[in-house]
Amino acid sequence: MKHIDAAGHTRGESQYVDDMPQPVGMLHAAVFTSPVAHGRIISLNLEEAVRCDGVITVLSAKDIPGENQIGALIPDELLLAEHEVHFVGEPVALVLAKSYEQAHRAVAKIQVEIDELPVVTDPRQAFESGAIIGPARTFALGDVDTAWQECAVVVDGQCEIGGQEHLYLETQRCRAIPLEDGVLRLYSSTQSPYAVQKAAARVLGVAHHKIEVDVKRLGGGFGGKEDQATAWSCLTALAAHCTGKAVELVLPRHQDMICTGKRHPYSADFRIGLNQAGKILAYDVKHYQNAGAAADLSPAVLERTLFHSTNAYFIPNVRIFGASCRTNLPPNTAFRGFGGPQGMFVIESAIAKAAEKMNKPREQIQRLNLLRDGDTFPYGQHLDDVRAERTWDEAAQSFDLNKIKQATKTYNDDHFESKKGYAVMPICFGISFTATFLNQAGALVHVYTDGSVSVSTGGIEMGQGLVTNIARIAARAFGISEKRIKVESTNTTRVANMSPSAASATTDLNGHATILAAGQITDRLKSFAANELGLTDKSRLTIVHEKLLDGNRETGWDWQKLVQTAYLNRIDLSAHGFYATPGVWFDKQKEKGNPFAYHVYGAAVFEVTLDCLRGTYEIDSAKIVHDLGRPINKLVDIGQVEGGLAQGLGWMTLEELSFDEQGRFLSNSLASYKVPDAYFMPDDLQVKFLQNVDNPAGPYGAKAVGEPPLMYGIGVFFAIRAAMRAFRPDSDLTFDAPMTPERVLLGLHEQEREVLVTKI
Ligand code: MTE
Ligand code: QUE
Ligand code: MOS
Repeated sequence: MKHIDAAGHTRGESQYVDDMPQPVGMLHAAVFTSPVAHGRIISLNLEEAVRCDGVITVLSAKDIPGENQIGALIPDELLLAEHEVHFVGEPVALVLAKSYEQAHRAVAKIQVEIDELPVVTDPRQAFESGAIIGPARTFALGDVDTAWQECAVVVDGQCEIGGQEHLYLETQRCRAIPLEDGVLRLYSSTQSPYAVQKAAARVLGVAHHKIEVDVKRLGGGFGGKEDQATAWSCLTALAAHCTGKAVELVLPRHQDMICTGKRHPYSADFRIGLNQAGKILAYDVKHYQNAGAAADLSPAVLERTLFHSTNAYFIPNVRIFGASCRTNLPPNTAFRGFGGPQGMFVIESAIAKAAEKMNKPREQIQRLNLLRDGDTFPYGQHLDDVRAERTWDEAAQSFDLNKIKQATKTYNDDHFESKKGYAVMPICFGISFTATFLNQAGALVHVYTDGSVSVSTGGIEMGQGLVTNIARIAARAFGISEKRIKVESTNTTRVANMSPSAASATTDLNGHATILAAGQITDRLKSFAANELGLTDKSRLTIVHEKLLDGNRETGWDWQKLVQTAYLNRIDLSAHGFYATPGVWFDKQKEKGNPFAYHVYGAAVFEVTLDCLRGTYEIDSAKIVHDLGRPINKLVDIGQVEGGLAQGLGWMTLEELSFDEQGRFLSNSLASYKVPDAYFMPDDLQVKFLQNVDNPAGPYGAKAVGEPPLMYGIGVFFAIRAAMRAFRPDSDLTFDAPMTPERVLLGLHEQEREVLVTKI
């Protein structure tokens, strides 16, 4: 079964927000945003903009009828700035005009006078001045302070980890349609319809039920539309509310890149201690997260950094500290991995540095310390059914790690200006929202009298294949063909109080809810049929390939007859299913609990070739053994593994966010921000799935797939580093990501640095 949208996307037939026919008289909105990163607004002059051709009105904070507040976790973010601005790109005013071009022309005429204040872009500087969001957090296991004495080797280091632009193909956008009685319908490109509904209701001062949010699909989200779609949707809602007209707001790419938050950059300090054999005895890490100017989801992202700070390893003595630091950058936000990748990068760096100091192969230390059944995470969760060693060993064996190692050595002995490097990257990623209450989902299922089925869930299709998965799950739950299933748009009037589509858990949660809804309907159908057929035991009835069977015996009834007869006998053919993940909890006072339903494991092997004179490199191969449980749809899942890997590789190598000291974003277009393309991807890319593995916690035994593969990308950083060390064994390389060709060159030619820097 292909991705349901494959043909529609390829032909350009799939509809996104601005592909829908335009209502007559629809207005176009454009946003005026702060040109400076920090300051007091002295005056805002909208007059010239109001007089521009086609302009209907210009809105500012004083036009907000309800509360000027959109902060989801902490109320610290205004929809439109009032007295102060805190980052470049903060919305200040909204122009409404008859055309998109007229709206943007008028924005250029808005004048704002700002008394500038000091700008902070560095998280450590923010931390030192006490500018942190929420409490600093510490997870601990064992006793790190005394464990150092038992260690044969102790190393310290620091990491500077870059952020990442989401670069969804479809920029932020929303269309608002006023209905009767003050109701607004919002077609929003959001991963979180309920977040939009709540925030819009708050801003307009109306009840939640006055706002309907409808989402067909997104042209990509990657976390960037989990919380950050809310502001643009609320502005559109405000505009429709104030004018009584349909309004559409579409961010141009350039503005989207400047105004929206990204993956959090982190700065970290680590100390790691090992015994002579390479067993890690102690690990101490401090994470300084660059949160940007408002909380957004930063505290939840930070929490996941702490959860994943020991990656796939068991370490008996651990202290993990993290603080969310407020700076004058756009509020950073969810991005595939949700803080996990940053936590994992630091432990992998610590292991690399220890291996180099001990003169041991890095992968020997990694393998020796992998998680096993019965181990405990620093956050208290006990482990069973661990697949860390299994995925590692399968990767090492089926991709012949020893041969790769030998071939690398031979190549490096034979070449001077070109070197190869390899690295293994294990992953372990927890599945569930760490905020326990979010682990719930609803589904509304209707069976029509012709046997066709309509499924609504709270999940969002953002390209990841949710709709394909839900269709397959629903077909399986009923025992009928996938062709009979239609998955509807996601709408807040059909499924209430939905969690964001995030944390890789969308198919898990909404798939389970769909199974529960379908189960109610098939239960009623079976009771009815048993009665009609004079059978005493309805539990013997099953629907297989659209046929009603009594044990193995055909009853002569098929799906169509079953549904039609049931309808004529007034059997309810609709149901609402509700799922809440069992067994998950977390105690923030003790920082212990059982936050995850299960973990996803895997291991990737990378080979790179480095041009040591130019600093450029090629990724020769990426070979992965990944744990999917029993996949719902292997094609969709391979797409997720390869896509996640591409995004992880980009984050670690090419994608460099550049801000100046005044907080202005310099890499604000695709001319200066480079993402991986098809040519950058390894020629030899192999993805294998663990065979014959189950997952009792997932729908039909499946494991979530969305985020974990991104973290394989971390491996390539260490493969490049290994190649660099083959050229310059004694150089003191940093753990700064991304490993751009410029960084490689400067790292390889430290002595010539001055000359190189002026040339670059
Ligand atoms: N894949 C595509 N094509 N587009 C996306 O926006 N988002 C990723 C991942 N894969 C994304 C994607 C992120 S950040 C998450 S959390 C998951 O998909 C969300 O979907 P899931 O919960 O169904 O895996
Ligand atoms: C992973 C996630 C999210 C998360 C925790 C994860 C996420 C998210 C939240 C969250 C937490 C508290 C809130 C809230 C959201 O937590 O996406 O509104 O009050 O939104 O482990 O992806
Ligand atoms: Mo994904 S970062 O949880 O939207």
